[in-house]
Amino acid sequence: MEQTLIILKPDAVQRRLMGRIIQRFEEKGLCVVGMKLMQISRELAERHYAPHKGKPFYPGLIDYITSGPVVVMVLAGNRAIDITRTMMGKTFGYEAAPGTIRGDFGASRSFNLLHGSDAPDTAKTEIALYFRETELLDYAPSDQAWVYPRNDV
Ligand code: IDP
Ligand code: MG
Repeated sequence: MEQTLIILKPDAVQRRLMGRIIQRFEEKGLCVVGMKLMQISRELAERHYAPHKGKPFYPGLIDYITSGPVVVMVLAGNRAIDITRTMMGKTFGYEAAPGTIRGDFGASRSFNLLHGSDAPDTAKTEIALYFRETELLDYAPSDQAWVYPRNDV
């Protein structure tokens, strides 16, 4: 099963949208294999967003992601990265399609509710920033066989 890192950013927590966003991922059939509420330090934020260092929005991005509690979680499922990126919608809320999380709940450029890994290698690196291996649980929800048929070609 593919794994991906999702962060419900400070605006999602402050706007009491945690439950509704997590519910969408659960309803889709993805499995939560790790989850915690935490406040990201500047040092951790700088490591996470190192690829964006030097861009005009970088200082604001570090301020934003460290400004309050976030929920970090690892979701598992076949094609979890593509599925979650599609469900998140485009980066800016005003461009994201209705029906996506950002499209339904966001209107801004920088406050866009959640982070999701964008490729298998970034998912691996990002998961390791937030979770020890022992914090990720290996289990299969009882409906798994009804979400993913055995011969899903
Ligand atoms: P993504 O979150 O959709 O993958 P990225 O391009 O990786 O988008 O950007 C990381 C984060 O940086 C975005 O989620 C958003 O919070 C912030 N960001 C990106 N571009 C801008 C911008 O032009 N203005 C303000 N914030 C931005
Ligand atoms: Mg990104």
